[in-house]
Amino acid sequence: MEQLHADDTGFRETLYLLFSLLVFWQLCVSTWAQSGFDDDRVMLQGFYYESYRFGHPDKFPGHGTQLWYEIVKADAPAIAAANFDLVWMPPPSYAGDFSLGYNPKRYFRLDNSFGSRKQQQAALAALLNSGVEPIADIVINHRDGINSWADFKDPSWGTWSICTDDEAFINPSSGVANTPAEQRGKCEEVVSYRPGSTYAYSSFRDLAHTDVRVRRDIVRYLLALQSLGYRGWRYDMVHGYGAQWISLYNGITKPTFSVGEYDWTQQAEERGWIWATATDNTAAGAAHLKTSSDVFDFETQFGLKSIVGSAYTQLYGFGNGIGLAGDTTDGMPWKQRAVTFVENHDTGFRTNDDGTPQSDHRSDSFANNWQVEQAYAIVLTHPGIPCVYWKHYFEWAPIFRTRSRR
Ligand SMILES: [Ca+2]
Ligand SMILES: [Ca+2]
Repeated sequence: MEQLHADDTGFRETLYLLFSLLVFWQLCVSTWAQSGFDDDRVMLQGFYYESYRFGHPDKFPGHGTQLWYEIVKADAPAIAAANFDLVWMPPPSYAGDFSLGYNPKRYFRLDNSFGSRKQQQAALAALLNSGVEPIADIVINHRDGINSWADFKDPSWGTWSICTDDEAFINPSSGVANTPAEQRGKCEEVVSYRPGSTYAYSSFRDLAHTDVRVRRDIVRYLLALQSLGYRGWRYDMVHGYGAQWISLYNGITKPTFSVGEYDWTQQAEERGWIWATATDNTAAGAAHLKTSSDVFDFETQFGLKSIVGSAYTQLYGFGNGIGLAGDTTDGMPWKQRAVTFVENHDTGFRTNDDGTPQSDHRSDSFANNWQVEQAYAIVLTHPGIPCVYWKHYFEWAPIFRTRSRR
């Protein structure tokens, strides 16, 4: 790979002429991808961190007049033409007027910062009509109140839906401090694959999936999303609740694709989580993994960053730059359950609402040049389902095409 990018500018220009980034990706996507279990699909992350600002010119004048769902709808033919199979959409529920959606306030209210319910449905229909499956971002580890910490509406849940050790029961400003123990939710929070207990998220209320009322409404929610047009699930922050509930929700709703965002550095726990999400728990060995959920492969994304310093010796393989996408621990094909990616909405360059860079997100993980090309060359040719970042495909790739014509 270093030879391809030696200091021979003429050679590099020629290479760009022959293989513009767009064409390169299309070739990879259509013929080279090795994907999940008996599955060669490729996913597009259909948004990025700033997507919720589009179409709100009074609040965010730099982001045009088209809402994000309108943008996705308009780009559906281009997404299909690029041979993407899956599009990971942003969280579908109302989370405040200007929010990326990871603080869901009203699950059953399906208008949000990305557009109206009708616009959401129209975007999903455009994707489905193009043969692309929309994936919903399911944020059910936690939720936000309407105006306060725990005033839940849509569905209306009481303190019985909140894990007993949640910070709301301690903080005096929550409105529910010192709720008697019998009126709080009982969380399982001891799981086989993670020491201690499941992760407690201090920003919002951790939900008690042990409560049948919570589970029943979550299933209703997932079924409503399938009616709207979603075909699969991307579960947010899955280290925060038991994998047995993923198994249950997937067993009932039968998504065509499922992936969880587990604690970014805990690959051994990810394997345990994958195992515990199987909808058929009776299968032994590798067959057990056939009904399991995928998990995001942050470990490989971390390893890929050695590209930036041209430290390719750190990309030797599993444990040396390649994470879950190379994992065959105990002779098991964990690597078939990896969803690899180069960048997502939580990594790389991000801005505050006023457009200034966020202090811990001042630059992208891979620059808009050979760095991002090489990173994609790796994830598109390794096991797992590769996920391409919207910004890279729709905003960076055209720049490569322009440059290649100079
Ligand atoms: Ca919490
Ligand atoms: Ca939790």
